[in-house]
Amino acid sequence: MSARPTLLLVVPISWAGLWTGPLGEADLNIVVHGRDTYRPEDVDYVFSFRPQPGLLKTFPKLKTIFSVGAGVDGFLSDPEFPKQIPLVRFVDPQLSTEMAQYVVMHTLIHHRQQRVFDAQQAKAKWQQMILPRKTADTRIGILGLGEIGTMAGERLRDLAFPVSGWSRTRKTVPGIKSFAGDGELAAFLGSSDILICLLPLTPDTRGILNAKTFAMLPAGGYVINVARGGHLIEPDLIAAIESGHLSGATLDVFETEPLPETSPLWRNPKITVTPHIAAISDPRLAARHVIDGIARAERGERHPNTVDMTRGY
Ligand code: NDP
Ligand code: OXD
Repeated sequence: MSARPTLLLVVPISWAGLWTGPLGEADLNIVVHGRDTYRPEDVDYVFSFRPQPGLLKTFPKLKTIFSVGAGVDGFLSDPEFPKQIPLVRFVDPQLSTEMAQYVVMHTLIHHRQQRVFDAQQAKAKWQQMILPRKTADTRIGILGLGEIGTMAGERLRDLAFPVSGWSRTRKTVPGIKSFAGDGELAAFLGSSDILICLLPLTPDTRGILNAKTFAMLPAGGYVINVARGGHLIEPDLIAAIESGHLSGATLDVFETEPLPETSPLWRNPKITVTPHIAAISDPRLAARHVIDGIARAERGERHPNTVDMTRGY
């Protein structure tokens, strides 16, 4: 048996090369689930995003699980997930920066009414807006003021939007108003003209974007969901847009991915759909994160990005 730690990649086989290349720089025995032969009892570490349910409990000597992404719902949805094994999520400034870019871009496309001008251009029509929207009157509300929500909020604040955030615990971020806990959700929603979801998907946050919460948004509210499809009740969104209460939405994530061709979300003119690309973990940075994480684990250190199993994120 090799003295080198064995790292098992549970990823789509056709993509495995993205990570095996940069991971090859480390002194690890790297195996790819479904491609290579290995013995479950030799697996020390796993790197994955959405492993098949029941798989992770079959490795008796597993020391740490590393997530390819920031969100770990793809692990914790496994009813047999071995909760005693540390699960380390990917927290990376480049990932947060790209997420913030996506959020800023779609906020501005909506705020600056770019879709109106796209439609005008398609008809070679020159028509200036008489009364453009005022930035100071467009209040941004961010559900989840964590790593990504905070950076997105700071970028929008720097563009002069009034920004609020909602989290479990109260935050002190200059220029961002903090709402905390279920008791302050209604007040937060009531002051969010553009609502941006950057929560982790947990039993507490599943379905949080629903008819009841939409009704609490100001008339004409706009929703950007960039967290997980499970946060959104899709028929409730369509109903709120069709009733005229909401002005539209941008969605990067869906309950079913890929989004089925038959989904009405594709064809709703007030909804912008992107295929879960708001930010994609850079394989080189992710590989470095795993190599560093294995070194920490081998030294017996707890990784700072270890998921708190009681909170679920
Ligand atoms: P963090 O864990 O850093 O932040 C989560 C935030 O949500 C925290 O502020 C936390 O509050 C808050 N929160 C969690 N549960 C509740 C609750 N029940 N009530 C109120 N607030 C709550 O996560 P990240 O910022 O790193 O990532 C956010 C999500 O973004 C990921 O989980 C993932 O789903 C998604 N994502 C999507 C990508 C894409 O391409 N579309 C790419 C990367 C991430 P507190 O601070 O008080 O604990
Ligand atoms: C993530 C994602 O969670 O890509 O990192 O969705």
